Amino acid sequence: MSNGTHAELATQVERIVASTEVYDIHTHLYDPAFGELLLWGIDDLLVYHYLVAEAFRYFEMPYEKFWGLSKTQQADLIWDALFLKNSPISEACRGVLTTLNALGLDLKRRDLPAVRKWFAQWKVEDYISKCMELGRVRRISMTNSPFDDAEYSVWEKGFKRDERFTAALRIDPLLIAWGDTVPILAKWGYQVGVSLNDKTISEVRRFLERWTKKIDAQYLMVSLGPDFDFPSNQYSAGLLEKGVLPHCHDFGLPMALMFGVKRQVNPQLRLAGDGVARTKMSALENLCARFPENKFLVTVLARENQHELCVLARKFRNLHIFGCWWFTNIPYIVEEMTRMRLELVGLSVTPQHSDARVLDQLIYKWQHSRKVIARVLVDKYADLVTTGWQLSEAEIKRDAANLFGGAFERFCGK
Ligand code: FIX
Ligand code: ZN
Repeated sequence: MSNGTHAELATQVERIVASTEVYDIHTHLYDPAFGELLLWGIDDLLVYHYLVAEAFRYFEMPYEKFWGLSKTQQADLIWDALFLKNSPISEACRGVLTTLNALGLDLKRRDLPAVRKWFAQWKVEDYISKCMELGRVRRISMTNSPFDDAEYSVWEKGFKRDERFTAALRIDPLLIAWGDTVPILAKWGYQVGVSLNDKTISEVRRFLERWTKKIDAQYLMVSLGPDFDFPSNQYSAGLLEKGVLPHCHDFGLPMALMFGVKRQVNPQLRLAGDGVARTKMSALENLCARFPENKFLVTVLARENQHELCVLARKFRNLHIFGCWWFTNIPYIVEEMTRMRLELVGLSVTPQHSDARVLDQLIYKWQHSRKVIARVLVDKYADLVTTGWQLSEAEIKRDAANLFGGAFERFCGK
């Protein structure tokens, strides 16, 4: 067993990483039963909020004027500003081109109407398979909120599940807007009040139980702002402590925590208006220590928090790090974070999730991330080989399978 030259090792690792099927553990994609909630195609790719944010750096028009346009008109303006009038070098712009190229479209012509014609020939069912095949994606985790009216009605109606799509119960309104959520729960027949007394907590648990079973949730999830603290007298902390974490414990489900988003820094940008802020990691430390029997899936938005997160994962086996979330999902930082995680924590991490909001994004988000992850793995293996340690093809395949969903499934006890 020999790994040959560095170049041979690199070719071997790149081939294995490129072909290992991935479980995409956090996306905003939907089972086809949700109809138009599942976004796909060139116009949805171009009006992706990452591109809206970048395009507004060129637009002089009032924000409201842009939002008053049709999706196609918005996409035309974004294509013009970011792809024709300027070179599309940002990660989000490059992503569109990587996707179109992988689909076999001729980019030299820069012919958006022709690209639209190409997409118009597809049926969504076939296109889901196409994107999963090109992205080497074996399973997609949705983000499912009962507080989303469009989603709520589809779940209430019931439908035959597409097994490629798993569900995750997203409960941001419950934890970060409790005051506004109480009347909604009351409307649904739960006897809750603002104060977190036993009756309210047991009703919250009844709500969580109903939806966990209804959607067969694989985990529960919330994103938390920079001011979140634990323990504290915040409703989010109280609801986590008394209701959500005991529920997760009883159902054997992890709680996914996404730290460090500052919502609506610029509301006129709508979905593109969210920002980032450093997080007090002691809150996570306290949660892991206070609930040793609970499992925590964690990703953090601020680059500055990544090292502390890795150290916490060394202290708490009930903490599983996942993904380079959102503003950290650029090659420069993905490489830094992946190196740091492999060197400090080892292979018991899930280095990436796509956070895809548009189906086609599965293609570029995984192609781009696989390249970076393979590069880091080659360096780490090469360091081992210089010591005389040898790695078999099967071992490299095992490690890749772990990083692309295996470690996550093991952590979840699946
Ligand atoms: O909270 C989240 O799940 C975030 O991923 C989204 O809110 C965000 O808009 C996004 O798409 C990030 O990639
Ligand atoms: Zn997300």
